[in-house]
Amino acid sequence: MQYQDLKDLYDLPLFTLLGKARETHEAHWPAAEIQLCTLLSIKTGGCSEDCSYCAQSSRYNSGVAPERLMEKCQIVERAQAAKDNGSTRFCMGAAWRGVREGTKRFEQVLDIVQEVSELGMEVCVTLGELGPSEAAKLKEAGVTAYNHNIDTSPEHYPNIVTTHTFQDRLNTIRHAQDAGMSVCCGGILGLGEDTEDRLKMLEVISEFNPQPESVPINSLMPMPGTPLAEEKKVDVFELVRIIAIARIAIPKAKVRLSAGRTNLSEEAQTLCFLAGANSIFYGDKLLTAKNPAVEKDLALIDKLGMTPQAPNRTLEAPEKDDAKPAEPALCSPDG
Ligand code: SAM
Ligand code: DTB
Ligand code: SF4
Repeated sequence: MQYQDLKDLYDLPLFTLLGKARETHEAHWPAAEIQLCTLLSIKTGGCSEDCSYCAQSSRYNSGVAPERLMEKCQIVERAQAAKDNGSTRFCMGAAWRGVREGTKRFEQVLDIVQEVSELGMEVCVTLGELGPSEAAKLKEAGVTAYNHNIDTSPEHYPNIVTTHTFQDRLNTIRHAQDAGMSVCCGGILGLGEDTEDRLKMLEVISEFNPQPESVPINSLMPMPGTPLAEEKKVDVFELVRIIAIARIAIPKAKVRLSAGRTNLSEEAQTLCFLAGANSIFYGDKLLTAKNPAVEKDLALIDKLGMTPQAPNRTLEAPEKDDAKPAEPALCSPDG
């Protein structure tokens, strides 16, 4: 969806926008279903990149100690526990710039994915940059979706990250899609961006061909020691508007209310679900930051009469529209 159309949605009275988002939601999704996803940081900290929101960058004194890649058996144990607790998607994150075929760690990741995928949940990984051959190997090993966020607008991105470009992010997304993986791509609100940046981010995401299978909307968790540690909180109504617009612009995607739920009241989260969010990270920890307690989430889901979604193991990547250009319209070659 083009910027002006997104802006027109943004400018609607909130109830009109929510009405449209609801209508879209119910045309594509069961009204009261929510997907529960479990996150696990399989390789924490010590990252070479300088993403200014991230506690895992080695450039900042965030207090997150660098760790080695977790052992396969521990990861599989956690995946089994997630399944037993009702999660239908298991997302493994690694604090790497990227992965390269032929390296020991990539072979280890493929082995881990293979075993986790046998548990029958959707398997998502987020490992940083990928080339075509790495993407093909991950798909073959059983990854159902690759998470790679663009995080903000192309214009604001260089203010947030300097060690890789917006175009690098787009290239990885293209490689994941070309390998037949579904893509999970979203961003973060609260990086000092303005409304135009937020809508431009949604423009890029909604113009992917095919559109992503899921769209995580994170609110910045300000991490001590990072350059954005003192950034101010995102206004709840801004968050709700962005979720509603994401729902309308990317109707078939799971819109995931991601980082930042610990700062949201139950009522605020309910407004986000009403606006079209139909997935959450479930479990007391995100990668390094806190997430609401499992019991609290289950109680809220129960109070709202929502039901956890069944896994969709086939998770066929959405079809490409051959009439549209393959690359997002907004991007310039040098990012
Ligand atoms: N290294 C890989 C990468 O950059 O894609 C994977 C891990 S990275 C931590 C995954 C995503 O987590 C980021 O793209 C960002 O959207 C989100 N994230 C990281 N730190 C965050 C924070 N402090 N608050 C909110 N979201 C955050
Ligand atoms: C996403 O968009 N959010 C998740 C997941 N994808 C990998 C990560 C949130 C990280 C929050 C900060 C932390 O835990 O360090
Ligand atoms: Fe590294 Fe990913 Fe954190 Fe950036 S967001 S510093 S690439 S772990």
